[in-house]
Amino acid sequence: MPPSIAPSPLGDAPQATRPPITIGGYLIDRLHAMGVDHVFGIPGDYILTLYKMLEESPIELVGMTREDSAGFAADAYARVRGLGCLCVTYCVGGLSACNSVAGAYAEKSPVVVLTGSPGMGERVKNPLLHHKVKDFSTQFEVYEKITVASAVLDDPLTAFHEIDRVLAAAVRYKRPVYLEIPRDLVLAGPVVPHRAPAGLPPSDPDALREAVEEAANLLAAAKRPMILADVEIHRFGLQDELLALAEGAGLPIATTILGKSVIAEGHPLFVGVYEGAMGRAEVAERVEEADCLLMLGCFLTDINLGIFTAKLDPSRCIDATSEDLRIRHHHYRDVRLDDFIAGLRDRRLQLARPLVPPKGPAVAPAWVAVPDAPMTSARLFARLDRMLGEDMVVIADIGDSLFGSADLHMTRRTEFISPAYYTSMGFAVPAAVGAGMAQPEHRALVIVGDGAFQMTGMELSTIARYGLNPIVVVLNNKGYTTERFILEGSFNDVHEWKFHKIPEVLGTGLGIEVRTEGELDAALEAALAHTSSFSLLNVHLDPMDRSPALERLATKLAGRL
Ligand SMILES: Cc1ncc(C[n+]2csc(CCOP(=O)(O)OP(=O)(O)O)c2C)c(N)n1
Ligand SMILES: [Mg+2]
Repeated sequence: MPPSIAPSPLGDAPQATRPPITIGGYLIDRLHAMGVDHVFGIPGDYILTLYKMLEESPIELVGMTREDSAGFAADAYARVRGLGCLCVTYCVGGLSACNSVAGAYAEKSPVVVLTGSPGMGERVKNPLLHHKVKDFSTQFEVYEKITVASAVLDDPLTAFHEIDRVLAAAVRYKRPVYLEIPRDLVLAGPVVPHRAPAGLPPSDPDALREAVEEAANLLAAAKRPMILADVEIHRFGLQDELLALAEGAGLPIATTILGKSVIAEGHPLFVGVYEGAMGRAEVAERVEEADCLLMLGCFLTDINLGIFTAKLDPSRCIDATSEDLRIRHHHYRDVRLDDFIAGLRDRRLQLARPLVPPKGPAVAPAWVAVPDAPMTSARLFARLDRMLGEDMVVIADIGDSLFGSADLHMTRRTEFISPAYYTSMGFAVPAAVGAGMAQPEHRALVIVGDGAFQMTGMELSTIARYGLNPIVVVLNNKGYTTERFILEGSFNDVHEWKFHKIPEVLGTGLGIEVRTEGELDAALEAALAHTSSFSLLNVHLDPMDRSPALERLATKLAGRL
């Protein structure tokens, strides 16, 4: 199908000074305007024209080794920047990325999936074109299940509007979206002039006023009010508003593990990470005994609630999210989370008694190596805690990497990235690519199990190619330790790799083998000093060694089998 000639959608500028806008060009312009400077993926013939356009645009293409890794990278990028994007070919690429996009959906990370597909002109008589699974629409139908909005841009009359609708949904709901362009429409132009749309719909002013009134009265009357802040505060960039509200009213704040680091953990109002019975007892007590709990952007998952050991009484809760607002048993519609927080802040709540929260140590306790002592998970995390600086971001894979990380002290906010709800193995190393591109000034500390590393760790190749310098700590406990505590069997073993030799294969990087506390100390010093490329520490642990948090969790899960 030839590109249609149409008037410029960009307003009054004369046609001669701009190339005519096309579906592909408009998509790239909108993504860039929305803060996307990098796109992750692997090309293929159905998406090559768009790749060429991206290469010639201000957006940088980041070539990965696998499409699911590109999904993890785009997810991490979205968590840091507010919107991420992967660009893959039809089915062989797109279907491979399903798991990581599903994870982004589950954890509210706005990732745009861009994919090509056979041209509309090629589909006549339903030929067996390569990469087709069942119908031409199979990939679209699969993605409908794991995205909040999706479209096939197969008609220039609707394509521009569809791009606006789908991208707006990603921003509104902080969930992945899907856009497919048949390859012969990438260069098609608009049929009628088109303008980019305005922002999010406003709150209903009456509902907002009433909700703020009710919440403010409850908080003012409470003796032990506090805030539980979760992941949406991060996704919607509301950290400053949260702090202004909490500081103005003197409200203590706990976070969940998924929301860990929405507030700097050294802040005097920070109580700790709440995880029901899995977390620190004094934090659980404090949250569960609150007579008015202001839950902001909370996501009530089993992991966040310590496998549902949390005891939160709805009649004492104000539960505000981007999708819903419940105050005790009242429901309010069309009240935006940002407006609600700002409304409460503007009420200048004065609590009767300013509350001083009980606190764990604000800084990591001292750690002195017992030189020949074999490494344990508990001692490893205690040592990692000491090296966290202002300029570091922690990316934890699942398993003991995640549970051990819960007790790390985050000095800066929004520096902890982990798939703490969907818990898909293999997230962390590719996520370091996304976070590194999104925020090159912050060095990543990647904590990853040997099992998870064997899934996607070779994304270190991309890290080497683009000159990123994360410190990757592999917890080499010879297999699936998390599962050993639930049900042991030889299925939990993996073939042991010499992880520290990977730099030799890649031709760059610093690899170090660690068996003792003395070796760990020296290795971390060397890794910190080695800034020109990545460092990889192969830390040997006993297969049955585990952090205290993992021990508690495994006991609970085993009871459910
Ligand atoms: C993609 C994926 N496959 C399987 C699982 C199930 N699973 C949960 S924990 C785990 C073991 C993780 O092993 P490792 O990465 O070495 O971490 P460890 O438990 O040893 O700390 C497995 C296989 C999963 N969560 N994700
Ligand atoms: Mg392991």
